[in-house]
Amino acid sequence: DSGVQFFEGVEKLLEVWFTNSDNSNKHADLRKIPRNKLESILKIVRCEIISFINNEQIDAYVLSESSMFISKRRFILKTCGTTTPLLCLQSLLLLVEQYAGFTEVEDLFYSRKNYKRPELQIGPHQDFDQEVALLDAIFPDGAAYCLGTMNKDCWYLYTLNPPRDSSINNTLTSLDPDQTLEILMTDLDPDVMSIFTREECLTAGEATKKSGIDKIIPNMVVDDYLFEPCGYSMNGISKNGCYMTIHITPEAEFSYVSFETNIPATSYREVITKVLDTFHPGKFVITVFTNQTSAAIETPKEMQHWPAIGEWKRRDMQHCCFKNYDLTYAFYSKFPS
Ligand code: PUT
Repeated sequence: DSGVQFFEGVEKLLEVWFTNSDNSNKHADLRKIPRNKLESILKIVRCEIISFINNEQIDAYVLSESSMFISKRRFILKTCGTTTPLLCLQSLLLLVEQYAGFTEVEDLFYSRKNYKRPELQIGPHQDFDQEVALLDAIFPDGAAYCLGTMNKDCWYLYTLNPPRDSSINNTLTSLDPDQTLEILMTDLDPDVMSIFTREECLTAGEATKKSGIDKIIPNMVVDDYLFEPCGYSMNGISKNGCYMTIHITPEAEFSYVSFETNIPATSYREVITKVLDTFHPGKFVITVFTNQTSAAIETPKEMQHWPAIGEWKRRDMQHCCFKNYDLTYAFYSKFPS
C-alpha cells in the first residue's frame, strides 16, 4: 500500500436529447432551467459547479467531479469519483418539463468504462445491471450493451433503440449533424502526468500549455482547473456550439485521462494522434458515434483500417447500428494484457 488515497477517474457519461413531438414550443430551451435547480440536481449526484463559461450555443460547467454541458436541447453530464448521476434522472426530467418546455426524450446515452474499483461505488453504480434496472424503469425502449472484453477492459452503454417500424414515419428523428469522439486512457506516462500537479504547475493555464492540450483543438475558449494537490479538468467551447473536455487523474497507481469532443471532421485520425502524443497512454478505448448527416460518417469504416495506431495495437473492435447513430468501439494497448 503506497498510502495514496484511491480516486476513480472513470466517468459515468449521460447525454440526453429532448424534443417536442408536435413542435408545440419553439422557445423550449434547456438553458431556461434556473441555476439553483441545476445545483439541487448536482447535489443528488454528489458534486458541484466550480466554474462556468458559455456562448450563444452552449453552457459549459466544470464540476468538482468532471463536466456538464447544456445547449438548447442536449444535456450532457459527465461525472467521475463516486458520483451518482442516474439518481438525478427523474428530477432532471421534471425540471425539463417545468422550465425548459420540452415534452419528450428524443434520445439518451448512458455509458462508462469498467471501473478500476467497482466495490467503492455507491448504488446503483456498483454494477451495470443495477444501472440498467434503474434506466429500464423509466425507458421502455432502453437497450443495454457491453462492448469489449467483459472480464478485462470494456465499455458499457445504455441507449434507446425502439423497434423499427417502416410503416411509421419517425417524426422524432433528428437531422442535425451530430458526432461524438471519446478516448478513455489508462496507464499514462508518469512524466506527462506530473504536469497536472501543483508541485509542477502553479496554474491550470500553465498545465494546459505545458502539456500541449491547447494545441489538440486550437481556437476553443478554454476553462481549465488544476485541483489541489493534483488532478485537472478542462472544458473548451467554440461559437458553433462544439465542445471538448479533458479530465485527468494523474496518480501513477490509478492514472486515467478522458478526452471527449463533438467537433465535426471527415477523419478523426489527426485529433486521435494528437491526444495520444499528448498523454502517452499504455492503453485506451475509443468510441465514435456518428449520425446519418455527420461529416464523420465514414469514420467507422476508416477505423477498420487501423489495426495499429503508432505503437498501440488494436485488441478489440465492434460496430453497432442504432436508431439514429452508428457506433464504433475499439480498444488499443501497447502490450497484450
Ligand atoms: N456519449 C454519447 C454520444 C452520442 C452522440 N452524441
